[in-house]
Amino acid sequence: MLSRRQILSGLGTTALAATMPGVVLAAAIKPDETSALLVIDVQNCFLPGGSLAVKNGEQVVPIINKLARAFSNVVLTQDWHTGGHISFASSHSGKKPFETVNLDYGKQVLWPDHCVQGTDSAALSKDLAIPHAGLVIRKGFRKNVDSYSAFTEADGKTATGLAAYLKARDIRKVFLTGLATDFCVAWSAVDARKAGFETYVIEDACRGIDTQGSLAAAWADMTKAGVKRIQSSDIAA
Ligand code: VGL
Ligand code: ZN
Repeated sequence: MLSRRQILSGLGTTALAATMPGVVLAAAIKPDETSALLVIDVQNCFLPGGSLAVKNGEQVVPIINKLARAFSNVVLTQDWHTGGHISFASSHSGKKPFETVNLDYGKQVLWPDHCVQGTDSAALSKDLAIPHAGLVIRKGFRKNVDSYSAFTEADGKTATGLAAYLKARDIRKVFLTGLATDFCVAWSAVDARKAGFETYVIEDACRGIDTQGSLAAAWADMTKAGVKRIQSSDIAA
C-alpha cells in the first residue's frame, strides 16, 4: 500500500492543489514532441469583412497565437479554391448560399465565393503570429471536389498527405483550432481519428458557422468518433 504522503508526492502539485480550496488546478495537458497543433483556415475570407465571415472568428487569433507557443509542431491549413469552384452557390444556377446540392460524392452545402487561390481573401490572417509553423497545407484546390477536411477530400478517398506527414514525424496527438468548428475543424478532427491520431478540439480556439443545426451535429459526430473536447486553459503553457 502506498502511504498518503507517497500518493501526494507521486501526483505532484495537481493533487496538492485539489486539497487546497482556491488554488487553481495545474493545466492537465502538456504538449510534447509527439503533439501537433493544427490551425485550420484562419484566413481573411472567414474573418470580419470576409465573404464567408464566421461570427466572432477574429477572437480565436490571440488564443491560437498563445497556444502555438506551447507546441513545437504546428501545421496551418488554407482553404484554396479555384474560381468557379463546385462548392460556390454561384456555380449552380438558381442556387443561393447555404442551400445544398447532391453531387456525385454526396451532399454539398453551397457557399458564397470564398478563398479563391492567390487572392487576398484566401491569405492567412496577418495577425497570426506563428513563425515556427512547419507546414501550410492547402485543400479544396480541385475545381470539382471540395475538401473541408485537412486529411481527405470530400470524395472520401483522395488524401491531402497530412496524415503521412504527421506519421513520418512521429506525431500521435493532434490538437485542432480555427475556423469553422462545424465544417473544416470537425471534418478534420473526425478524419484525424480515422487516421489513428489521439484527437483534441480546443473549443474556445474555434468558432462555428452554425447553419441548419450544423454546430450541434458536428459536436455529436466528433464525440461519436472519439474526439476529445477541451478548452485552451487545459493546455499547459
Ligand atoms: C469552410 C465552408 C466552406 C471552413 C471552408 O473552413 O470551415 N467552411 N469552406
Ligand atoms: Zn471552402
